[in-house]
Amino acid sequence: MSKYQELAQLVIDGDIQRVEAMTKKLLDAGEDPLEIINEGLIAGINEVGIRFRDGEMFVPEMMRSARAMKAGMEVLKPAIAGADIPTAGKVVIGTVKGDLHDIGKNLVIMMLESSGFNVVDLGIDVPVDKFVRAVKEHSPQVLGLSALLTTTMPVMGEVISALDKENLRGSVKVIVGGAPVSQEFADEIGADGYAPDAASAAELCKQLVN
Ligand code: B12
Repeated sequence: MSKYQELAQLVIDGDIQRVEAMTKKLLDAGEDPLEIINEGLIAGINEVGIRFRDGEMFVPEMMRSARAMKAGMEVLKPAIAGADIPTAGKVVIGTVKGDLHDIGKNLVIMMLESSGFNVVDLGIDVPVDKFVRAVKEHSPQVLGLSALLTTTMPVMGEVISALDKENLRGSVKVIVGGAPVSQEFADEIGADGYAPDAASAAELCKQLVN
């Protein structure tokens, strides 16, 4: 088993302490933090998703795996965050109403911050009007919406309609993401962009701001 497979297995096992320890060990050994995330932590949580879908894992175990993954990400955060980069722009981001998944959103935030963006995190289960208020209050160049459930994806469209109604649509670029979201869906609801992962989300924001 490779060291990344080992880390992925610890995420699957939901072994918070050992995920933390192994992530530290890999980081101290000079491994690339993004590789640790992609090959280890995300590989593990993806397998959890497959086992859950197939009825081999249940919510409590999935929750423990999610916590283990978060513990690993906390270890990597300082290694990813760039120091004192001039601000590239402002992004408001949140997970839409009804949806409590935030691991992917938090990863996107980490990448945005390390690319020099000023990020306002609205958290999870964010109602439509809270997104609208945040756009008024913070005047971001980009609004990011995250959804991991097919049942909460439509809320993204509702946010865009609400911005339209308030005549705010022209002042902010809306980008969407999350495992079930696609470019096709983004086009359908009139979003300005979609990105499949955190690194391309940061690239997308750079493009949209320029
Ligand atoms: C961990 C997890 C949980 C944890 C969440 C913990 C947390 N704090 O986030 C817990 C246990 C709480 C949970 C609960 C539930 N979950 Co869940 N969960 C998962 C799991 C295994 C992993 C998600 C994850 O973190 N992936 C890793 C991250 C890094 O990937 P990501 O989120 O896709 O994010 C990346 C990109 O999508 C993108 N991105 C994300 N957001 C954004 C935003 C923008 C703007 C951009 C540009 C990009 C972007 O960049 C990210 C980084 O690369 C998935 C399976 C899967 N593979 O997706 C199921 C999954 C999403 N869950 C599922 C379900 C069914 C549920 C529950 C309904 C289970 C239940 N019966 O209670 C509840 C719903 C709770 C709720 N109301 O939200 C289903 C959804 C099925 C569907 N078709 O809708 C999945 C697909 C599992 C499955 N295979 O069946 N879950």
